Amino acid sequence: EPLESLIEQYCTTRGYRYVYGTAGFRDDSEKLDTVMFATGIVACLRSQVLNGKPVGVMITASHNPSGDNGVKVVEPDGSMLIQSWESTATELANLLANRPLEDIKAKVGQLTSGESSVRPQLIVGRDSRVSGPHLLSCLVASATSLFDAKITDYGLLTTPQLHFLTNETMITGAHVDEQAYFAHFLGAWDQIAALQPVKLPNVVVDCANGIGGPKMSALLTQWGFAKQCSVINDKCDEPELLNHGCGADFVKTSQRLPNGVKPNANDLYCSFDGDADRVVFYYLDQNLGFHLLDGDKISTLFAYFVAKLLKQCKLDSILSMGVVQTAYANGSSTKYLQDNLQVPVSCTKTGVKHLHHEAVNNYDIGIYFEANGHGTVMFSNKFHETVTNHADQTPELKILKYLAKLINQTVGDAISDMMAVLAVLSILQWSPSRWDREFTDLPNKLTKVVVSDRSAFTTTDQERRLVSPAGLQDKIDEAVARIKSGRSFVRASGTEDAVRVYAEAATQSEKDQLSSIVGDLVR
Ligand code: NG1
Ligand code: ZN
Repeated sequence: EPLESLIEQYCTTRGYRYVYGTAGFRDDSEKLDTVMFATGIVACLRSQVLNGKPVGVMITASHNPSGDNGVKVVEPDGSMLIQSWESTATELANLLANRPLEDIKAKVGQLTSGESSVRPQLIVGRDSRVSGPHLLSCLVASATSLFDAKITDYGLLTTPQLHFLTNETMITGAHVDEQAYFAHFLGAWDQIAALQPVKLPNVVVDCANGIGGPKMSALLTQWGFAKQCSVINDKCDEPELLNHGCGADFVKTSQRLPNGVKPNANDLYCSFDGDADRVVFYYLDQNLGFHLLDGDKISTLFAYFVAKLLKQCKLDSILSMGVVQTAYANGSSTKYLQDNLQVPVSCTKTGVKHLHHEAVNNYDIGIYFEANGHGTVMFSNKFHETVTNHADQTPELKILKYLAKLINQTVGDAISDMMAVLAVLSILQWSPSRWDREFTDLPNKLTKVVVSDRSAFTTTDQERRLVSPAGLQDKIDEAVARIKSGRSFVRASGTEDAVRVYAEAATQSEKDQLSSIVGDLVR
């Protein structure tokens, strides 16, 4: 089919500006057909440049409302699209949406020439959104018509499954069944459980009425722990329920129980987001008071546990371990890591790709979590060589080894993170409240302010300080200086049309005060 008629048919969104942001392209699903067509081209080119290795494409809008959707491209090793290609994606999408046909033809011709002898390979998946199949058809149109790409369509997947399966396809060089994902993590769980019997409270998993629901059900049919684990908010075929009053984002932001929970002081709860790449935990005390165990609590739990094992195995001077956070990490968690655990902590910009790179580049065991529950633990080649070749294969060493398998090595994964947290709690014999006791979060508040132009808000110092609008940072500094243990920063959201205001302080009232002062300064 000629390019002209393909564009006519598949790029109906015109006169629009797209940006490949922290989480790929994300928008109202009605406006994404052009972007999907462009992404088909970009993903195929990436695969061609990498000599036909499989490139992943995930269609999802994560924690956004059900009317939104989005797309992100995944490297053959399961990591996120390299940054230098993000601008190619943005440029092509905007060209398809805005320029005259002649310019598009020239650009597409220029981009697609040269590598044409290599047949690209794409691995695609989508979350449960109703717009998914149509958007996929726009991507398939450019990938097949312009490239004759080999496409493996897994249908419904969680985002981390797509990352994992893309990497497995590259490693094996053959088709990988979805079951390989479950087998990998269940295998690691069983290896740990064989060393130490599992002792845990009952666990309730809120799946945000997204794709995590059916995938958790699939896991439970094969998991030894299934009898003690129940799934709620798993209606992924009712679009209006997606991320509505439930899920990781709701629980983290509103700091309360999601819909559908039967309150029980003895249970441990967790919530996934819409594409199951984030998880937060929580529990109720005897008075049914709500206690959140968020990404900061998860990363500190892993840091505590791994540090202890490294010491027991006498590897603490051989293998380095560090934690990567963003500015949204609670100040108490940073202090606890540095002062109590003596663990190095680095801060990066928001968006897991920034944390991921920092973790991989700096540590043998790089623990990274955003406060919202998105993250994982990365283990280096040196780690694997060291534990494999170690003369003394103690149970502690084996646990380290199996933990490195239980935690998804491509990207943050709600299912894998949940299993890893449960394994650690079981081995430590820690109840949820015991876990929570390690440090107390400073009172904090995250709010959204809608402004006329969020691009006016630019930052420096890992997004902790504003460069523009001129003078605003000085006023924030003045407000913060008046509050005990006060900290506040402002940045434009990369996924929503708003500016985010974070504030923390020693007390609830000072935190509210600081949050409202800074909010007013922004407005
Ligand atoms: P933005 O909208 O740029 O703040 C949000 C989250 C990020 C990350 C991305 C991608 C907060 C404060 N921000 O980014 O941490 O998860 O979405 O989904 O939670
Ligand atoms: Zn997500």
